[in-house]
Amino acid sequence: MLACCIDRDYAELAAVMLRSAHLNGNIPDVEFCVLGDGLRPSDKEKIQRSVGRPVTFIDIDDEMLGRIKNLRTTSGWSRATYARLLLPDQMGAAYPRIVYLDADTLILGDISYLFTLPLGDHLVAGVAARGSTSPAELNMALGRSDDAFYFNAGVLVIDATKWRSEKASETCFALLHSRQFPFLDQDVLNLLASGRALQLGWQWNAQMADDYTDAVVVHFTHAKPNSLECRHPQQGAYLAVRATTAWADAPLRTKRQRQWKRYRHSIRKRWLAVLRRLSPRRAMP
Ligand SMILES: [Mn+2]
Repeated sequence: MLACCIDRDYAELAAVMLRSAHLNGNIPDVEFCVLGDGLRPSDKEKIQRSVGRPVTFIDIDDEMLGRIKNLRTTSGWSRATYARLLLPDQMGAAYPRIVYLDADTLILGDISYLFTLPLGDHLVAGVAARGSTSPAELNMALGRSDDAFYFNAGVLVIDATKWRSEKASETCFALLHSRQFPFLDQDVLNLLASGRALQLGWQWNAQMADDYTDAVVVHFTHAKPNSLECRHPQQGAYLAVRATTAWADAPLRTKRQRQWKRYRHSIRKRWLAVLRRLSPRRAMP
């Protein structure tokens, strides 16, 4: 099972990511699943038409929503980010392993290894985070030693059987409600899997690489590849796959659209804060 979690805003990215996995991933028998937050039938139809193989859609229902709706969001991270924590429970026992991919990744080559690599006693496998925050800083925020393995949560191989048996989602949500984490659920996943996360090579989740020649999975961690602002060296590879999807003729997004999105998010947040003040009991998670 290959899964991603998105809201409407990420429909295009998910369609292109899944299309690239279909075309390049060498995983003909793997089921594709989209856990969707508020996707419309037209979004699903468009994604389905783009990918080239059947896609299973699961709607985030009220019960799932109840578990994630009071958690902190940012303009860059919607509540759909938390939905990945629900995946193992949602899929059930028929799925011993889940390969989770962020919608803002692109599959350039054979990823069958992710579906077969031995996890042993590890709960997850992932790739070290690379970005403007150093691993030492990331770890310090979690009270861990500087050199602990801190993974980026955009590409995860999850032992879903183990996850379910230890009720790991509950642990994550309890942590998320206990205090603020700078990197939200990514921090919490790293805490949960401390000492039992298997480190994969950078090519399985290439972030801010100097050279993408050997990358198998590219991760657009900053400007998204469907935006005019994007200067990522692999944007061309994204656009080439996009040209074979239902988004082929869609205009690229402008900076103004992103600013508008940020503005909408801050208004919504302020409004929710007002509502919470009016009815404090409802604000309790
Ligand atoms: Mn991402």
